[in-house]
Amino acid sequence: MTGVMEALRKTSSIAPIPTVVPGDTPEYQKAGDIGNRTLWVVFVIMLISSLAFYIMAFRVPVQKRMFHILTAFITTFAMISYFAMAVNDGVSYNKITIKQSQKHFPDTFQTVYREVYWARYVDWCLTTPLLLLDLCLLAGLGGAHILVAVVADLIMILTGLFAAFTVETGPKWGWYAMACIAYLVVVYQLGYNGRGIVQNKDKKTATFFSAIAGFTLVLWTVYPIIWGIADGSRNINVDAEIVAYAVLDVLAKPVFGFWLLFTHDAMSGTASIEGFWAHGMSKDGAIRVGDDDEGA
Ligand code: RET
Repeated sequence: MTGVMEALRKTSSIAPIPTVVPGDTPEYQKAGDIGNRTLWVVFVIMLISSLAFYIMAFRVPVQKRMFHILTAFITTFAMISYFAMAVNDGVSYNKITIKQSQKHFPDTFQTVYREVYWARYVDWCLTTPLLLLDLCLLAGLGGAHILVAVVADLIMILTGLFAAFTVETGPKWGWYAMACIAYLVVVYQLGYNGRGIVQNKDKKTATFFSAIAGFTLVLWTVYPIIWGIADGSRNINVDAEIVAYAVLDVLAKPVFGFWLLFTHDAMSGTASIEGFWAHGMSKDGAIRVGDDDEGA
C-alpha cells in the first residue's frame, strides 16, 4: 500500500489534499486572569466610592443633596454592572465569520467568537444620563436642553450596543456612525449650550463647570476610540479592552464624583431645592385644602 502511494505521488503532479482545512476551528477571544482581576478591583472601587458618596449625602441637608444622590447612584449602578461582569453574567459571545481568500484554493472561513460585555451598555444607559444630569444642573441648563442631551445619549449607547452585536461589517460601522452623531449632539448641549448658560452664574461656578465638563468630554471621547480598536476592529484583546474601560470608568465615575462633590460642598451659596424634593407632598397638600374651601 505504501509502495502504491509512493508511486502515485511520484507520477502525479497534483499536490496532496491538505488534511486540515484552515479556519475550520473557531477562535474564542475571551478575558484571561488580568481581565477578571481588573473587573473585581473596579467592583471594589465602585463599592467604596458609593459608600463614601452616601455618607457625604447624609452629612448635608436634604435640600442640598441632589448632586450627592445622583453621583452615589452612578457608582452604585457601576458596582452592580462590574459585579455582573466579574462573575461572568453580563457577557455574551458575538460570532463573526471572516472570509479568507486563497490563491489556488476555494475561500475558507474563520469563525471568531468574541466576548461582549453587554452589562456595560446597561450600566451606561443608566449612568451616562445621570452624569449628564449632574453637569446640566451645575450649568443651569433648562429642561428642553437636558431632555435633548439625555435622549441623544441613550441613542448613542443603544446604537453602540447594536454595533457590538451585529454580525456584518457594513451595519456594524453604520450603527457606530449613528452613535457618533448622537454623541456630537451631547457634546453640543454640554460644550456649547452648557458653557453659554453657566456664564449667568457666579464666576466660580462657571470656571468649575468649564473644568469638569472639559474633563468629561475628553474622557468620553476616548470611549468610542477604545470601542473602535476593541469591539470594532478587534485589534486589541479582551483583557486590554477591560483594562482600558476600567481606567476610563474609574476616572469618569469615582474621580469625577469626588471632584464634583468636594468642590460643590466647598462652594458657598450652593443651590437649595425645596418643594417636593425636600418636603414631599405634605406642604403642597396643605395648599389644596384651601382650594376646596374656596369652591364650597
Ligand atoms: C460607544 C460606541 C459607539 C460610538 C460611541 C460610543 C460612546 C460611548 C460613550 C460612553 C461613555 C461612558 C461613560 C461611562 C462611565 O462610566 C457606545 C462606545 C460614541 C461616550 C462615561
